[in-house]
Amino acid sequence: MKTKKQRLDTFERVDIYPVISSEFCAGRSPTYVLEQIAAGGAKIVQLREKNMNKRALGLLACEFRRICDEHGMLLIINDLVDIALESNADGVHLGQGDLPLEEARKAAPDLIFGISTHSMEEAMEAQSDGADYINIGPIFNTQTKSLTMAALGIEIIREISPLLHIPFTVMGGIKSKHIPELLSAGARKIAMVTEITADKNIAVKVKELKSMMS
Ligand code: TZP
Ligand code: MG
Repeated sequence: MKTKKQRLDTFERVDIYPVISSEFCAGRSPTYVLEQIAAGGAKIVQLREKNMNKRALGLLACEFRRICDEHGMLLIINDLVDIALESNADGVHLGQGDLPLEEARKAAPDLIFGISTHSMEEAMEAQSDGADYINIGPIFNTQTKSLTMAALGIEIIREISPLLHIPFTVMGGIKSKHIPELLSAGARKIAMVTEITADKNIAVKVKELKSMMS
């Protein structure tokens, strides 16, 4: 098993952060999509399934673990600490309404914990609560998640990033054309669902995105 330090060291080197949900894989299996993402050279993946029963999700997470291990990739599970522990994942991504960080950490002290944030206040709170990384989003409008708030826009990255001493990802409606402006606003880790998982040639897409960021 990896130590938390090893996990965080790999996380530091992450550039693109693909998030897989089976409903956004254009009819292909999530394991096929992960194989393609791995072939493209991604160093991390998040498994985000909102409508799968726990048994199926546990099995899928174990399959993801096997593929991630073959490619030296980190595996992050959305929401569920129990599934992350059961599948030996590297971390958990928690939303504002999920298990509080303090409790999650007690259950899984060696895992990386990321927190979704949608404002300066939430970002500062997650950082002071001890998150290992935060996500800032939605940067742009997206159809992938039913949003209860307006898109934050790119300026929020310029406002929040100087106050962070932990890594951060950005997410929400991000397409390859946005990468240059996100980089110039200070983003270095870019999370995407459909731009990657709904693409026809995922491995090529991942390579293209990575080369835009290097
Ligand atoms: N949280 C904020 S936006 C989002 C989530 C899970 C979905 C982003 O999906 P896409 O397809 O990259 O716009
Ligand atoms: Mg969540």
